[in-house]
Amino acid sequence: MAKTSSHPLGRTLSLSGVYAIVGDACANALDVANAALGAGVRVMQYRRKGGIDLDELRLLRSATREHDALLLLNDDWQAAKALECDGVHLGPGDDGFDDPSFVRAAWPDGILGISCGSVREALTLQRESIDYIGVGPVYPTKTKDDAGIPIGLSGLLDIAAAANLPVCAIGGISRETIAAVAASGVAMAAVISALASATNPRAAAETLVGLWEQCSV
Ligand code: TZP
Ligand code: MG
Repeated sequence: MAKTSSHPLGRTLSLSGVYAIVGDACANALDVANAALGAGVRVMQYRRKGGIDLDELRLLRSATREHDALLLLNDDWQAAKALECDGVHLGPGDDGFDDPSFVRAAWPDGILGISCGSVREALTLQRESIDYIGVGPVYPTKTKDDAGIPIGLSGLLDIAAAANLPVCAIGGISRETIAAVAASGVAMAAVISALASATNPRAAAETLVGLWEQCSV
């Protein structure tokens, strides 16, 4: 299974490991981000459905740069590019979701992640324009109301095989489930509540990163 992608510009992207999503679900997104970065997380997404908090994003940008970590923005590729993020994650309804080649042409060196919900969708992806796909929910989640029915590890692997792109698994990934996700061979595991709801986000992030390192193949 593809774990890294050859970028159109020849850059090899380090899209791997725990992918921390910070923003809405966090009491303090920056605290959670710093905890994750301190624990070794190197891929981060800023997700604020009610709108970007520019100050917060700027602080996240500095913190991720200090740790040599990638910062992706959810939903809005033009804002991601303008605000010097490393990339964007797009789902259904987002501008560019239906035509990633347009985003790729406008932002050649931006990392482009696309949500993918089925094998059928995976087979029609514009693979050359996409750096990774987000696939889930793998397990039940309370974080996203319209996430849909969990696809389980077998659904995850079916989509990953059809897409042949680096995969970021999402949905219900926690200290109880991350080992199996890591052992499945996907490139990344995205977590929201496992960090945002933790009493000690640094300890939670260390556990997740440790389990990933122990179990990923
Ligand atoms: N997309 C599919 S499931 C999900 C998103 C954004 C929520 C994941 O949150 P959690 O708390 O890690 O289950
Ligand atoms: Mg979106």
